[in-house]
Amino acid sequence: RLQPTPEDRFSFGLWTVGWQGRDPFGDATRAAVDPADTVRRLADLGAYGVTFHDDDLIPFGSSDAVRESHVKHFRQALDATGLVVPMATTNLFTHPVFKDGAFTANDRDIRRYALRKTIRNIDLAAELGARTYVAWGGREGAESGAAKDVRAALDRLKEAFDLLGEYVTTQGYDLRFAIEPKPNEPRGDMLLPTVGHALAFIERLERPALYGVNPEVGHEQMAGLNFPHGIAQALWADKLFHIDLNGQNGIKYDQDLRFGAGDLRSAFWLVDLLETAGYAGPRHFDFKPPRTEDTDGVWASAAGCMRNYLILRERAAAFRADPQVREALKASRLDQLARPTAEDGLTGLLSDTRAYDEFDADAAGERGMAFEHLDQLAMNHLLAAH
Ligand code: GLT
Ligand code: MN
Ligand code: MN
Ligand code: MN
Repeated sequence: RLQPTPEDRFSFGLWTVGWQGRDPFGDATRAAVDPADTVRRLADLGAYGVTFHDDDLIPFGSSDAVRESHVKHFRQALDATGLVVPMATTNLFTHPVFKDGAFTANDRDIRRYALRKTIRNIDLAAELGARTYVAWGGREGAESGAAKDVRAALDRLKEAFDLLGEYVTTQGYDLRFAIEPKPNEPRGDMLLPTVGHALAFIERLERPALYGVNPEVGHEQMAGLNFPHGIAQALWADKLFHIDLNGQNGIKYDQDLRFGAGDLRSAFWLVDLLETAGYAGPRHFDFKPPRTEDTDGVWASAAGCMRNYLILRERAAAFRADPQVREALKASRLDQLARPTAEDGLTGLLSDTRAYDEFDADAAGERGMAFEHLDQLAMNHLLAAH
């Protein structure tokens, strides 16, 4: 029941379980791992997919021959386990060359290099069967005012995404882009800081249908936002191409805790939303097992991500199936919210005397919404106390 299977569509980035624990204040606490071992371990745990940055798989600056051997080794592990690569992405943030950004670096040569690095990995992503290409603008931003002309930078960002869209289209790749917002860290302030900014940006691109979002739990919470609400708007816009699941405790540095840690109630509503909205994409974990952990701790943390998702899925389904909840939803008038406000059109609305002249605003203002009872039922299900 709580045992993950490939049908659950759980996937992990190589950089997550492979994180060595290097942080701004401390050295690595764990050894580097072989991506092929990660693939085998993930398959054993019940995951279905693995994702990667170009540099996770092929060390930056490798020769073509070395590159080929890394890809071959990885591919053999995929073939042996049946694990798939649903998504890939580019590392445009680690090397010093990207210190002022990649697609929006002030230095034009660096922008051209970033595009070529991305295109090279898009070819590999397509070759490995990925359907989503994530773009996280880790270094696209600034620490001070005059350092970045934000309107010009957005022109360059649009230019970059339009070129990439043209590339996948002319190559005939079945690949869509998912932009990952983040408000800050590693830059002081980053471009496309939230899901809303990214959704608005996408509509300005030449081929908007090719682009969606890859929201990460902790990133929206770092901006103090309600993650399920952001996800709901992305779903509403048909733009939830991918998702990064993890945990975060409020507005502070990017914690990347395992899914279910941090804001548990928000995680409950998120799973409820994904499952009831019919989100069919991967449930991708982008977390960092804390640097206190050894190898066993890393895999306990990865297993915990999936187990917590499955527990929450079970609890959310029980909540939705509970007759008391159905009644409470009705008492809170959710059925009315689902109904159009004026099926009778503007003419009907304007000629309806009950809508205004005879409407008793005071009486309507006195009616309670019964949300507290409804929310306590959710709490009972979440805590399995009923
Ligand atoms: C990096 C970042 C993540 C992004 C990854 C994709 S890399 O770890 O913190 O949130 O999803 O580039
Ligand atoms: Mn992420
Ligand atoms: Mn993060
Ligand atoms: Mn991260």
